[in-house]
Amino acid sequence: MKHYVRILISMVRLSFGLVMPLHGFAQGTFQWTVTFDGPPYIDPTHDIAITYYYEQGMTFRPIGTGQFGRSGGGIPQRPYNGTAFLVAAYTDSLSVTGTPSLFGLVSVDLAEYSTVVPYAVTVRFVGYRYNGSVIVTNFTTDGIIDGMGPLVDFETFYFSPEWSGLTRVEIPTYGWCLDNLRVFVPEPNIGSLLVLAAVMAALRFFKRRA
Ligand SMILES: [Ca+2]
Ligand SMILES: [Ca+2]
Repeated sequence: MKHYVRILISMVRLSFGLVMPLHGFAQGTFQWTVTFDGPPYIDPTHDIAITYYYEQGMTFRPIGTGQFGRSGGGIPQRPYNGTAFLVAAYTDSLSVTGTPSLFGLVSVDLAEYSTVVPYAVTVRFVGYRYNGSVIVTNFTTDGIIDGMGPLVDFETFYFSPEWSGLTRVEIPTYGWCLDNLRVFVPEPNIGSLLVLAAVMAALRFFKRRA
């Protein structure tokens, strides 16, 4: 048994020897885009009220007991980018949480509510961070919307670097359309992966010997 323990200690030492020089490197991020294109599938001509949507680790609910909308992307009065998106009618709201629980925001596509109200809209994002602090950003659209016409209805807005370490993001305002929410989480640390690999190898070794 002492022999096995010595081997395990050697492996851990080896893994830390590999890990220590890597500690000086900045941690990267893993980014992805929530498209709201489903599943579940939504017919392009449908506009539906929902209380829950989940995609790629991100959960969307209304703030409190309300609702929000999901549009199929083929309704003439709505902004158009060829895909499904979220929409907030009068009194709607949105709350976003993530898995893993801490996340950051990179960017979001926003557009006006519909061609019937073709005005610029200010969309308020409220971010709740792990340390109890709150960050607020207002994005105002350009007021350009022609549905399926030649104009570009959606604009991409970028969040500042402070939009990280978030536990929850809320949009308390309504009258907007939202698509392509780009999210990030810290990449798994290379050092911790190496230690994990060494421990897994040691466990396999002992299992074979048992
Ligand atoms: Ca989409
Ligand atoms: Ca627009």
